[in-house]
Order: sequence, then structure tokens, then C-alpha cells
Amino acid sequence: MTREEILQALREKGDYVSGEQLAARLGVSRAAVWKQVQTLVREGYGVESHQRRGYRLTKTPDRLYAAEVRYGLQTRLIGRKVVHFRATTSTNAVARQLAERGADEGTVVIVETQTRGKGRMGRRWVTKPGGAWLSVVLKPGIDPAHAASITLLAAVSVAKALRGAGVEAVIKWPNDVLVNGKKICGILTEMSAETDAVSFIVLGIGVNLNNEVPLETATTLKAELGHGVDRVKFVQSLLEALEEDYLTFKEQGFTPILWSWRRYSDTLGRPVEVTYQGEAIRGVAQDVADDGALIVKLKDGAVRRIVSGD
Ligand code: BT5
Repeated sequence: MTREEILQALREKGDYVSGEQLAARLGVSRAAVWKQVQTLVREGYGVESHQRRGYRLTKTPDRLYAAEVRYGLQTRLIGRKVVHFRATTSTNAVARQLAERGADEGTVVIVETQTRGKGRMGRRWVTKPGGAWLSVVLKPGIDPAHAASITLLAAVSVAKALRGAGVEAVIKWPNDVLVNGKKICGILTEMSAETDAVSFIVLGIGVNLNNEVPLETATTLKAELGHGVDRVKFVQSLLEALEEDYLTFKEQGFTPILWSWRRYSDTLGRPVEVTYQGEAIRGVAQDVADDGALIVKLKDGAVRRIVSGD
């Protein structure tokens, strides 16, 4: 915590702060301040030190450290606690462990890279450094049958954040966000539930930002904009959009979210082919129901509800 406080003090001042002042403010020794500053430097921060004048922040690293993500973050729930790792297996796996040990709602696990990024149905998610790979612990207190709504909600929030960054993001049911027909984001929602209530949901979101994507079907924000983006700023705007949508969902239910979803959707009104329980269903996507199911009208006029598929 002290390290975060030193950073904050240096940022607030925007100039030199003496070691003595820092020590007094934090209630630690000057030697302890010096030690923390060395750690900041090891983490990639630029800190100039001057014998008489003290310390001055000259550079922040391109890392999604908790102190960076939380600094200036305008949320009260999502990201209240942020846990950062340089690398992990999968942020969803880590977030699940934390949730099982009682992590608060809104806890965010964020990493630079994953060694076993998970897609749906056992598929892999490729996570090179430079993207936004994160999971959020949510406790919406909903029926397990409605958990799919969280995936749709997250797609809305991601689309908003991407549009804020300047690209025409659209949603493809159920969990993809596309730009110019290519996948820029994937969402993986996993839950832990009793029979009639979800105890927690782990909402995993992967957004391609400045990273490389070795796939024809994928794109990145950098490729679409023609320049790299500030990852911390993007993650903050994503968490803020997510909080706004999640609080709306908690207060007013799924209907307002569904309206946003329809607005951003690239699926409705289009011919679709969905693999559902081993069966290929072809038809026209008509709507999404308030539990997140896709409503497809078949050639013979029959209407099918599809809860989740491909
Ligand atoms: C998804 O699965 O789209 C969900 C991806 C969720 C990833 C996040 S990252 C943070 C959190 N922690 C995790 O371990 N996971 C979540 P699905 O709809 O099954 O799509 C997977 C398919 O997308 C793959 O089979 C590839 O074809 C493609 N793909 C893999 N990596 C990609 C990437 N970086 N960008 C675009 N497409 C990718």
C-alpha cells in the first residue's frame, strides 16, 4: 500500500517531493521510502532522485498495475480491488479461486499475459502481451438460468468502450465483439451456483489492443486505429462502462441492457447458422429474449430459442 501512496503523492505534486515529506506523510522512515522507490524503479517507473529536493516521477510503465488501473478510476464497485500479475494461467481460474475464498464483488484480476487463456467449450484464447486480459468477480444474485445475460451485458460494455476509443464495434451473439468483421474481443462467463441462485460469476474479458494476433479472423484496436493505445485508459473506460451497465441491470433489470444490445448487434435481422446441441440450425436471427437466448426463425416459419451456441 505504501508504494501506491508514494506514487499518488508524486503524481499529485507533479514535481519533486522530499523524502522527508514522504516519510512524514506515510508515517515511515526515509530509508523505507527509499526502498519503496527502488521497487517502483524495478517495476518500470521513472523516478528521478535528487539529494536535496527528493523524488520526482518522470515515467509510468506500460503495465496494467493495480496502482495504474485504480488511479483516477471512476467506479465504486468494479475495480475497488485490482489484482495484477505479470503472467498467469488464466485470469478466470485465478478469479474463481479468489471468489471461492470470499473475494468481494467487483474484484478484478488483470494480467500482461496468460499461459492458458480459455475460450468457450475448451477452446484456446491467444494472449500475447499488449492486450487487456481480465476477469471480474460478480455476485448478481440471479437465477443460474439468467447467467447468460451477464455475457450480453459485458458485450455491450466492451462495445461502448471500443466506440469511445474510436472504432465501430458491433456485437455478434452471444459473446463476440467485432470491428470490420473481425473479432477484437471475446467474453467467457463462468459461474458457481447452488440450485436456485448464482453464488458468483467470473466474467472474463479479452480485448486485443496493442498485442499481436496470429489469426486471420482477429483484429486489434491498434490495427484498426493505425496507432497504439493507452492500455490503462482503455481498461479504465471498460471498467467504468461495465459498472454503469451492471448497476443499471441490478436496479432496472435486463430490459434496458437488451435495448443497448439490440442497438449494437450485428446479428439481428441476419441469416444465421447456429450449432446447438450438435444440431445445425439455419434461419434468420429475430431477437434476443430477456434471458439472453437467441430467437431464430426457421425457413418453415417455426421459431426456435437458442440458449447458447456457436
Ligand atoms: C471466447 O471464446 O471468445 C472467449 C475468450 C475469453 C478470453 C478472456 S481473456 C481473460 C479471461 N481469462 C481467460 O482465460 N479467458 C478470458 P470462443 O468464443 O470460444 O472463441 C475462441 C476462438 O477465438 C478461438 O478458437 C480462436 O479462433 C479465436 N481467438 C483466439 N484468440 C483470439 C484473439 N486473441 N483474438 C481474436 N480471436 C481469437
